[in-house]
Amino acid sequence: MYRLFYAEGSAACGPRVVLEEIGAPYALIATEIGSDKPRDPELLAHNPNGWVPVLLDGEMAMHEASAISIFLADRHPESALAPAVTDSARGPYLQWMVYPSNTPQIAYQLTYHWARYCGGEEARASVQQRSCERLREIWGFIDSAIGERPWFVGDHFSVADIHLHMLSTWLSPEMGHPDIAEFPHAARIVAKVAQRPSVRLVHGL
Ligand SMILES: N[C@@H](CCC(=O)N[C@@H](CS)C(=O)NCC(=O)O)C(=O)O
Repeated sequence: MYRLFYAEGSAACGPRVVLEEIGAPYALIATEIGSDKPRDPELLAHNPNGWVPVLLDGEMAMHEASAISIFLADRHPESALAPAVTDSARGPYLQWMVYPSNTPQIAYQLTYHWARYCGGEEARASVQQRSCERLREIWGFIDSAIGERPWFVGDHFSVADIHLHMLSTWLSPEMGHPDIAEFPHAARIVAKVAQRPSVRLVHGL
């Protein structure tokens, strides 16, 4: 059985949706991720960064949400959640799976984990303002890339759509982030993904 270190609303939601889509048995390990809270020693043993998700499968442990979702989709090809390695759509699929964790995720961190990125409280407002500006630029870039495509990658629903939806759940207009409605192509896909029973369950919709 898969085990997933998990916190509500976190980057572990994408991999959990993938587990639901696959229908594989799994167990969640509820994990405290507040910045002032101590970390579960078992989590730290597998990921000294102290963040979720971490996936366990027997002796195997891995972190990084995108890598976990790619791994699960490849492990369960019958679920048709990813283009096969022989499919030319595999290239863009990998691109759109990797990009969120190296670009938008960092822009979100400037809002939610600003203290990691600047020396003190006096820089907070400026860092968080850049976070909002970067998120608007990045979502604009993603939106243009999607254009009229039915899904994030080509013509088929994939794990990339699940992760696009997860990224959208971290947009907080109250914090000065743009609203997903500013990005109609992305918003259209996010709305479709939000109809799936797996997503409704995991995100409490
Ligand atoms: N690059 C990692 C980032 C994961 C991440 O930022 N997780 C957050 C929750 S969304 C977390 O556990 N934060 C606690 C911390 O950073 O200390 C991934 O994609 O899995």
